[in-house]
Amino acid sequence: MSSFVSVANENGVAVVTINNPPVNALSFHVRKPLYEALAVLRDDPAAKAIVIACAGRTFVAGADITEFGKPVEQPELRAIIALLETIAKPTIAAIHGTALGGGLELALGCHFRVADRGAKLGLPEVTLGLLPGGGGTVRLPRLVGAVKALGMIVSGAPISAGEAKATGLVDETFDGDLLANAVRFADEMADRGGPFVPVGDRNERLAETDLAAFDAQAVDLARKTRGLEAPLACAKAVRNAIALPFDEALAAERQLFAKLVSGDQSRAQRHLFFAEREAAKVPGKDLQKRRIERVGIIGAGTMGGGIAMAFANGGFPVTLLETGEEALQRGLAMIEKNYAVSVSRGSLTEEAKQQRLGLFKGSTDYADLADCDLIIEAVFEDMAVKKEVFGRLDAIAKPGAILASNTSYLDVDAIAASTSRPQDVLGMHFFSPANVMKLLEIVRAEKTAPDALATVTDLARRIGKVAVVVGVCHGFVGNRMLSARGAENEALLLEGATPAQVDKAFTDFGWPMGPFQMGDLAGLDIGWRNRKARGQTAVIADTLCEEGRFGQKTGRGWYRYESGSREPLADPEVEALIRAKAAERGIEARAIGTEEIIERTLYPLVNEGAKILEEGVAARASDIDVVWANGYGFPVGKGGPMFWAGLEGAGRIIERLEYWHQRTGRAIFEPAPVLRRFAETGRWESARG
Ligand code: T1G
Repeated sequence: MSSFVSVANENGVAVVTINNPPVNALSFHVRKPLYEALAVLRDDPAAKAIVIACAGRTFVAGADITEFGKPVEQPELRAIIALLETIAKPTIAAIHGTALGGGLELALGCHFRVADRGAKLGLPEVTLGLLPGGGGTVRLPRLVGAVKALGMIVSGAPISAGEAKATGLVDETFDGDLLANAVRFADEMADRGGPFVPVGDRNERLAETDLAAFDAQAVDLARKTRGLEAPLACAKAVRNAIALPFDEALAAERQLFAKLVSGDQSRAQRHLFFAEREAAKVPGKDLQKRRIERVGIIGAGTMGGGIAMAFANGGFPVTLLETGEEALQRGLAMIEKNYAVSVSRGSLTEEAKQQRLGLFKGSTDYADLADCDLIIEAVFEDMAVKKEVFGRLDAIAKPGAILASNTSYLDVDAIAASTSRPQDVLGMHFFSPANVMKLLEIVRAEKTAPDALATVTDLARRIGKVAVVVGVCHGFVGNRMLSARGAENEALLLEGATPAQVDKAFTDFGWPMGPFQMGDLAGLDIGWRNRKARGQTAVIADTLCEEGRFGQKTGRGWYRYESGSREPLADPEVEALIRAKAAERGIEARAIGTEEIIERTLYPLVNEGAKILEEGVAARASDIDVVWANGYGFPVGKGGPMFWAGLEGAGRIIERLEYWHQRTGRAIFEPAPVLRRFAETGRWESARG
């Protein structure tokens, strides 16, 4: 045997245990001894049944993603599953933790699946730009039906053991000692006697398929996942399971998988999978974390309320502080309304809503924050206001409490300097809506203590956030790069592009929407206020705002909106305004193509990321990709701006940046040295090593 796979015999039931920390991935060094053990047990008269279980915190969480892109070492998972289906004696998968991807496919190769009641089961391959490549697309529909299987495989979302039992994916669920219960179940199956039909031979559920419903769902899913190849391939593979004989459908699955795994989109999505985990590896991550039991939030507005919900959703008691009772009640009412919407949508039970609301304590007295271990301010984005808040916090917060600012742009060093405890001060930049958006930029100020940083980075996972540690500069990583991406927007309009053309270039690239639609959605007045605060102007956007055209909320912005509709419609008044402003500047309109739009928006985006690396504001290029994929909708199939630069070709990016720099003289086009070195070496460097 090997240290990764062991076999025991429990009164005639063979127990095969996989032990490959941390998540029992089906690496080659697991697959080989597993195959060998099963081949022996198949013919071993001393084994009347076989249980496959895992040591550690979870059942097999999938194939080993680090092996993709390398030569496949035999036996593959498919061979193990094929072997399993030749075994006449009962085979049982004992599932705890998360049976995901190849792990669930291994379990589907068994006659039976039993699960711990708290387990989750899923086929998340689509999130890696793949499809289940171990027979999942042809076996899962045979247990749960094609429509349910389609939803699971295209969404990649896991289901609970309870739901799995209800749908026929799992035969039994247990509390307590899973292995003992699994062995007993195996014993009973052996005593009951066969024949034991492999999942691959069960066709009843497939025969029930409502093809019209299936095809309608597949079309709807395809519409929602525009630009990504994997969801379409997933749907096709499940359709094959209905339409083709098992072996043909299995062969077709393999072909679809082979195409995806070698494609750019899957490479990009696998890059993001590991990048998110790398981003959490902050210096000092193994230091003793500070105890965070109670969280204080200052400001019950949109951001403060959203942040408070994020912590309550993670089970933390929250003290929500406002300056006055009316603002406080308004904030609490908004929170209750948000939860009520989730309940009405079925994404939250009434019981869970009440449980979460029970975690809130409202206050208008700073003294009520004295027992908080973490206090986050989400007050008005003004340095003087922030300094006043932190000065008051310094006076009342308990020693060791972490004091965080939700500022989007401001200098956290300056905020920290308004306290006597700069080592406890950092930024926690949430993205609106804060209870939904996954990205959390954690701003490391000059004096922030490493254990404070590690504590908040670890806390982020507990509230379902993807944390990226960033340095102090105006706009940190995301917003600073957003400014670079948008710097040419008005120039493009003045020179002849329309808002719709620019937005279409973005949506064709894979963004959920373009900058002008986004502006209308967020409200043009926000940018207007920021520009005025910094003494900046935007010749067209300022005029729109002066005319009260703030976007969707006023029915008019860059686009016009029919009442009750969010559909952006071209507005001749806006186009006339653009032409008038251009004429004032003697700018003749010309045709502007998609390529030019990309070169003048996304190439400066990459270039600013390179400057951020140069300054050490981000520790890794992959951190920048995590920021943009989780906070700004950068298409995951392109892996983030820095990964995409490799796909696009850094040499071409530099050449076009130099062209626009020569033509406009604008600094955003001056290629950063780190970008030039990336073009030479293919590797991104950072000042932080
Ligand atoms: N392969 C290799 N390494 C993996 C891995 C995997 N499948 N899953 C996790 N890791 C590493 C991860 O990088 C991290 O490493 C450590 O384990 C802990 O992970 C043929 C083709 C299981 C829910 O997509 O969703 O099967 O940073 O920090 O928060 O059809 O890991 O410590 O060095 O995420 O407790 C399908 C991916 C694969 C599941 C646990 N399976 N994993 O979450 O820990 S493709 C997946 C997860 C496939 C078949 C197809 C999560 C988790 P390090 P972690 P966690």
